[in-house]
Amino acid sequence: MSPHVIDPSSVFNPGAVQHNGKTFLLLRVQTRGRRTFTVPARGDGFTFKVAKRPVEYSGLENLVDPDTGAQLVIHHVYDARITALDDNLVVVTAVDTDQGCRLAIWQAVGKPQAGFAGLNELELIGFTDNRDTRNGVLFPTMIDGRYLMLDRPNDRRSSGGPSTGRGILLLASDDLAHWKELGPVMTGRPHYWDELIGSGPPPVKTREGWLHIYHGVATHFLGANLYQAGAVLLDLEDPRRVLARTRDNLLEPRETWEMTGQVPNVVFPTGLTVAETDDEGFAVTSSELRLYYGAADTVVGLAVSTVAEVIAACEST
Ligand code: BMA
Repeated sequence: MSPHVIDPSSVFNPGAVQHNGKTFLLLRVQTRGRRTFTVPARGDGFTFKVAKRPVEYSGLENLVDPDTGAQLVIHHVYDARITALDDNLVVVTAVDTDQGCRLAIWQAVGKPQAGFAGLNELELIGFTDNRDTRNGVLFPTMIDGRYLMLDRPNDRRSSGGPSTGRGILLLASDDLAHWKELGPVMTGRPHYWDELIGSGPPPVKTREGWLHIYHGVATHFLGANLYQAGAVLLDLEDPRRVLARTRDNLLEPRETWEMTGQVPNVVFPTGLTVAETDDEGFAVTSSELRLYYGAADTVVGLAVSTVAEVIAACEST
């Protein structure tokens, strides 16, 4: 059994999912040694009970780098995004190794009806591949008989910050364990709010397209990286096609707790729930949309809107 988390100093970037009328989060928790834990929480969407122990990850033992054969040393597992896939909860996390960042796909082991929806024990399905990449999100349905995922390769380093990137890609898999790249989806817009980009929470199926919240980073403010959030609508059949995108951001750091903290000026969305879906699995447009995000890499924020309002903010491209 995993030990208790002693003396946490920051709680942020939560994955979120709704199940049987409850909202479940996977919180990224750091202690003073800057060690990373994932801690489940459950509640009504606004108030949460946090589990006493962190998530137990299994399958990370004895992994080797497929290119060099060297043993992979794992440092942090973080930024969990949760997707409800039929009756299973599947989680995608970033994994910092001594060879760079990888994306891992996890299966919730426990029963979904269990206290924390089975999210307190996660078993490794596999890594997407051996690229340095982050911000992986799995689509909630198969398309053309395949699982689809968005990810964002790390191909540059922001000043003083972690490796990052400016392009989101689409990947496909038959079994969640082996992935191949299908092609680019979107890139950052130099000089504006979303110069560098990465996926936020998993996309939501709407009749207008896949509604996807992403983060954008403005890097042109002398040493300060401003993390914001906007939205994009992707084609339902071929999510490589961008149908519409917000010109401006929809959320930016304005509150004191978004502007100050471990990393200043950060809103980083990672969890999203929609109250109602119709019989065919499309989000009801009048439905409330709740966006859970990390603020200043220190606390968790919640922004509320409706599906219709976010779709309306996207402009045709
Ligand atoms: C990104 C990721 C996130 C982090 C954000 C802001 O590159 O590393 O985990 O919250 O930067 O620091």
